[in-house]
Amino acid sequence: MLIRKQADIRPSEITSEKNYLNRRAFIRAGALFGGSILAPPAISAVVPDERGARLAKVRKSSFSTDEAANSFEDITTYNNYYEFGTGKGDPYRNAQDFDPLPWTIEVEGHAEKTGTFDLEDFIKPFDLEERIYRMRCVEAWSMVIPWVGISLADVVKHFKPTSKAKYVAFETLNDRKRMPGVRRGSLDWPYREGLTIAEAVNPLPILAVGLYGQVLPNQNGAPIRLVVPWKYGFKGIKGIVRMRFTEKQPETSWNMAQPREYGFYANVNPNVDHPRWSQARERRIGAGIFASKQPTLMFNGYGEEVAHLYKGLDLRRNY
Ligand SMILES: Nc1nc2c(c(=O)[nH]1)N[C@H]1C(S)=C(S)[C@@H](COP(=O)(O)O)O[C@H]1N2
Ligand SMILES: [Mo]
Repeated sequence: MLIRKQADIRPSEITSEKNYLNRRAFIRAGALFGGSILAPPAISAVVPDERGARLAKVRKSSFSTDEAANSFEDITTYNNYYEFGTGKGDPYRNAQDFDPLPWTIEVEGHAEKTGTFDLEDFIKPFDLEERIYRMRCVEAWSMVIPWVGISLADVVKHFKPTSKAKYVAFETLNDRKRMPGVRRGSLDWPYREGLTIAEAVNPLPILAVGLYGQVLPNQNGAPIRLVVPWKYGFKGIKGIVRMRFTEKQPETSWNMAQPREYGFYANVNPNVDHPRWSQARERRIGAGIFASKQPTLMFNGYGEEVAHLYKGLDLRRNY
């Protein structure tokens, strides 16, 4: 039986009336020609292969802030994603044609479980949660973003890092053909980032697959990106294809590019200025041109959850 039953059709596919009508026509054609052209579809996907599709079974998280979230438009048109250009509007403009799926993630290094996983298989063991987080870029602007994702702590524990693993390193897709910014040498590709294991198993970080309840837009790092709300935005590596458990502190892209300006830790810290500007205050995107800047909070306001991770570390030297 090669013609799909209603139950075989993913909910995400049902949302698009145009596709639905096309499929009806296709099924009719298939029936006409003996039904042999339709491949059996995938069963209901956690991350649907359709732009803007709603994510199912998302539960709310007590870690969310009650500050007002930025608009979908702010969040999806003012971005940093150098693989798609260095201007704030470039990722929105240049990532439209990017087709993230199918996607695989390589898990390697000092862990009991390693291997290559299709995104669906990677995500499936974990619960989807909405986490509304304050985000702070090192460029002194901020947003509040309703992410949907899975707990990084759960992911790390699932792969069972060995006692040798002290860090977890991440890498972004490095594809000259699909990412126009990669063809220009603005950074040393692939984009890479890392956390200590202690940071990675803190309850706050997530691997996001969505925002505002829907599939993550390309410019925000589809299909999967890191979100670490107490660190400057550049830690939040997008389009992740590799996760490696390491003994040594991994290289990170902005530290490689400008070691005097960007360290490994990248904790939001109003008391340590960037060499070229102050970090004491921030501009909330969307607040309007007459809004005054607001003070930046230590650890972006998440100190209660994370300050203990840095006890005894000189935060002026380990910036
Ligand atoms: N692969 C990759 N990830 C990246 C970047 C990038 O250039 N490439 N920019 C970082 C920076 S500087 C910021 S502030 C955040 C912005 O994420 P957002 O636009 O989705 O809010 O993505 C981070 N992740
Ligand atoms: Mo940033």
